[in-house]
Amino acid sequence: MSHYLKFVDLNYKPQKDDLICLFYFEPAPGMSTKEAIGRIAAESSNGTWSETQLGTLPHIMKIRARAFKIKGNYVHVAYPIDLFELGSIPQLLSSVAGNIFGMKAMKNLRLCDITFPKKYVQSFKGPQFGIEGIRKFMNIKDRPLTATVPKPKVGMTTEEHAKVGYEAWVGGVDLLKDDENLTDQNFNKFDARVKLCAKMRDKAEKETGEKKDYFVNVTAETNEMLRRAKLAHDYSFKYVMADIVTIGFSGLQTLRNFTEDTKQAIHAHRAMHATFTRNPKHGLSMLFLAKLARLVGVDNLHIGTVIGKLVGKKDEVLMLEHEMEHQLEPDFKTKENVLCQNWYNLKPVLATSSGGLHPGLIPQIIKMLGKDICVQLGGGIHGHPNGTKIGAKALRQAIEATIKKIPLKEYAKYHKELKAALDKWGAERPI
Ligand code: CAP
Ligand code: MG
Repeated sequence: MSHYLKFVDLNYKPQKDDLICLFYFEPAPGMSTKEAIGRIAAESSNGTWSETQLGTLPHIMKIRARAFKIKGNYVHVAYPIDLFELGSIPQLLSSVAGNIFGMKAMKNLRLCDITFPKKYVQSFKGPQFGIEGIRKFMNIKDRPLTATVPKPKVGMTTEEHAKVGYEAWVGGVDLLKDDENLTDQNFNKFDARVKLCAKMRDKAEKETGEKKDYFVNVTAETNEMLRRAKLAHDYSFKYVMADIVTIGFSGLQTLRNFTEDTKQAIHAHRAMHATFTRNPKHGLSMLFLAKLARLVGVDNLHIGTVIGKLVGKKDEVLMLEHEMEHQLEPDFKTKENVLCQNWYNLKPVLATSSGGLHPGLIPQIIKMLGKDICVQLGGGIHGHPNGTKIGAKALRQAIEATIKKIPLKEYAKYHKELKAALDKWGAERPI
């Protein structure tokens, strides 16, 4: 009998402290299901291709992972918590998202979902503010938060960037956002951008009477990232933004530890996620990535739009919104295979919907995702026929109309800024 079968136990009842992973798997030709799932459990816990002298010792066998439930091409694997270092996402990823994805025994393998026991969840900080806390410091009671990325995404000088930011803020946008690939380029140095945008923010707050803030992108080598976060804090910005996949989870955990002291919120951009989340048969799900982000403690996370320019099926986006802002109840209806996670009072994450949005799409976004969201419009504001300030105004008008349950076309009769946006884009879904 192949020693891998020691990692298969269909009678195993997961222990209270086990982590459980749900994998989609396709064995390589000639590989039996049991041999395949035995390899998944073995290679992601404490087995390897050959038996070993110490491998059968009771304390080694005790913490091995077990594949314990098979449903078609889906397998549940239970991992005793002693396999993991509490509080470390890098170590978790090296286990359940590591070598197994390169095994020749697998034609395809996808980590669809994971559920963490209380002891593991409580070894992380989680979000610092939660939706309530964000609404409180932004002084926005019950409408979606609005954000915009100055476009063109990279290339503007600091002065051009800050001017676009000012126009957007006075037009009605709450939050300016750096694009994911804008950090500290020669034409728009990070420090200069923070200083000038702080001046523009003060001016815009005075003129509008509204709180304005900035997802300033601190993405960089970790020590430099902390220096940048500190500078943003020195200029009274409440948020920082980080590209959480490209800085890595070690960087994100360091940034989260830092923001605990500076009381800064983290806006998580997920650039690069589609390299491993897009293929429905191989890689890691966005739900898995989102759960890691909530554990570590981002305050906002991009989850997609369903109707915008980037991929993300409705089931997935709805599930992400639910998992980030609440938790998945056992009866959450979705075609995706998911596990239910109890977050043990870890604060929720504010879902951010962005990518190809414009005022004409706001009613559908709010209908799908509710009002506890942040909507980001880049081209959908700066592409407005009358420019950024009017584009921002049109966005606020679209939100007002939706909350008042007035059809946009009706509202546009008395709001020329919204009318101009509808004349240009209607309810077009950009691709
Ligand atoms: C949107 C955006 C965001 C995407 C990221 C962009 O700009 O700034 O990075 O939304 O995708 O660069 O495309 P537009 P996601 O508003 O002009 O489309 O939110 O799915 O992670
Ligand atoms: Mg972007």
